[in-house]
Amino acid sequence: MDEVVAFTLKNRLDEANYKKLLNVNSPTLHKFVAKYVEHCNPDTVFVNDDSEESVEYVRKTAIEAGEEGGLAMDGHTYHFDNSGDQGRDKKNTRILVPKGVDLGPAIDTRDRDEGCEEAHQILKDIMKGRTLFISFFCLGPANSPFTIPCVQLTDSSYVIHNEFLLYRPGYQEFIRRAGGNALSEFFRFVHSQGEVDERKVSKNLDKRRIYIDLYHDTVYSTNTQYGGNSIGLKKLAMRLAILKASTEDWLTEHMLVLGIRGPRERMTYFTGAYPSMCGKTSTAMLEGESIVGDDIAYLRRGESEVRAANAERGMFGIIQGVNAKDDPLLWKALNSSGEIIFSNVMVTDAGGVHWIDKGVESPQKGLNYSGEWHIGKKDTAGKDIPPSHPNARFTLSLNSLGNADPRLDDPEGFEIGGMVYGGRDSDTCVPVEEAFDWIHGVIAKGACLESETTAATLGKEGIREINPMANLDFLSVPVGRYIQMNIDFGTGLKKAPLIFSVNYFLKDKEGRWLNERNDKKVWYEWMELRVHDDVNAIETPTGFIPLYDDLEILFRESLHKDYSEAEYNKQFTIRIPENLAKIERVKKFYETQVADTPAILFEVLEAQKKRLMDAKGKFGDYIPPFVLLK
Ligand code: OXD
Ligand code: MN
Repeated sequence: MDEVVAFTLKNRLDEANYKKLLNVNSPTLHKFVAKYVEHCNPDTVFVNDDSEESVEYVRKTAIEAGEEGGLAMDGHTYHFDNSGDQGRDKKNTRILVPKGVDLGPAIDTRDRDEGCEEAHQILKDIMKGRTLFISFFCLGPANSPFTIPCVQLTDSSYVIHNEFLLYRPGYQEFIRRAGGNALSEFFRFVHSQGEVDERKVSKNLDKRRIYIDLYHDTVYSTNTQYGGNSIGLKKLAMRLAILKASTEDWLTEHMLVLGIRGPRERMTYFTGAYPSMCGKTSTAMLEGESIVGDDIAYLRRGESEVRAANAERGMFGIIQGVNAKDDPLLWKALNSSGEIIFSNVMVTDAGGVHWIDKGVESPQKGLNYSGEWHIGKKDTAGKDIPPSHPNARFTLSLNSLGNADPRLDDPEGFEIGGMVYGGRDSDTCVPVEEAFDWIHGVIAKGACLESETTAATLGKEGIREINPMANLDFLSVPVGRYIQMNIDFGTGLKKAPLIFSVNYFLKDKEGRWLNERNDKKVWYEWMELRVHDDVNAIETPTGFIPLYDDLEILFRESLHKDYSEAEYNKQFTIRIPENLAKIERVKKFYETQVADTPAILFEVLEAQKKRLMDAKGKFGDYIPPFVLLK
């Protein structure tokens, strides 16, 4: 080991922690740790070796430091963020790139030298008086082609506690990998919550920065606690993984992975990309099916098929709207003892938790992110403060769910039969539709995904935005190149997955929802049948839609629901003017926001436009499905 590094580490770490660090044979790691121990200047350093004592120490510290509070149910804790720190901060999240690198207008970048300098200025001595926690994790299952080793440095035990639930432990993986040839490739995260106020929430939000030093596999996150900004392995690692995937010929996607049961015990796995707060978690939690992941998937090519693994092993899910009737599995988990961290919910006097649309009456008062809360409490602008934040969350490990797939950690991943894209779209796309082929799917379903903004990010809600593959917020390669990567990925594969779109948010002209929340189970079961060519479909200008008779059976058998032809006709009417308008919006996005759009994208859109215009000429603006039955 370099002498200066050894000197720093020996001086700063006590013997036990020094030994734990040295067990990993990686001069790169030692140098990195020494640099940030010196720079952030914590009073003590704790190295997590994934032993039960270490894990318990972190849990205990989270409570003692006031980052979390205990609840009545065994294993449950809560955490609050500053009211201005309750969503991903897109404005202050930047990808740092060297001069000459241009990721295009749709991706926010900053000059690397300037960004690094600013991050390091903010980080200087930021951990004085605190403990620095060092913890190792794996993205993807351990010991597999999917594995990416990661190290998290943070002064927040809450961040590490979340990561315990969300990621596979990595200390042994680091030791194993470092074995003979010193390990130098891993993702690095440096986080500090910064100064906190008397409620233990980050207070210097003007110095909140999330800077991704892309070509150095390092992320700096400062003066924030909200998980989407602070949990390094989640959306911060995703930018690094997207670049890594692009150079190694695989994909990192904002996708759930889910097994759907078909006839005769058949299990078919799907990936599903949805923007935040658009039904991804509730889809992954469909009753009777098998969850592999609800947020981030790594996709690799097998010999003839696509294989997917969950980068994570837990859930940082949105709690608003979770209720006993619609989410029985989640409800059970959230109401059972076991390790769960609730963030930005309301804590009741009895030590329970409450949230918006829980389906039970709200208590009159409690504790929430605004302090002591009571019904009718107003913010400084005179607006009612809700009992919980719309982006309030829960963190739990998938293993605590009854529906977790038994092969969750399989190093080989899962063969994928179908890939699904869904957005928050009130007026254009039908509830479920299959693309004509791989390229049509990548472009017309993935690259054209459009959705209304939600509370998962700071800023105005309800604005319609193009969001390629639901992944735009996390892209670290130019959008056009990313679309091309997706096209290339499945091209030539013998068993390329079918591609579908879903839309859970369709409304009629009067603004009424056209579907119920659990209808998505039927859409997935129909897709499962399509993957195996078990049912026919109707060809429309935008893709293949289900036949009424097949849906009627699925609704009856799966949801015990009568499904009328009138409902079907409303839901599956092809809306020509809306589809044409969408094509224009998508074209404009790719013409103005993307510098390197592949020509094939415009060709696919033109062909779709032509089909829509032809159908309009023959059948008018709104075409009910039976008209297209051949
Ligand atoms: C998330 C998000 O937290 O996408 O998963 O915001
Ligand atoms: Mn997400």
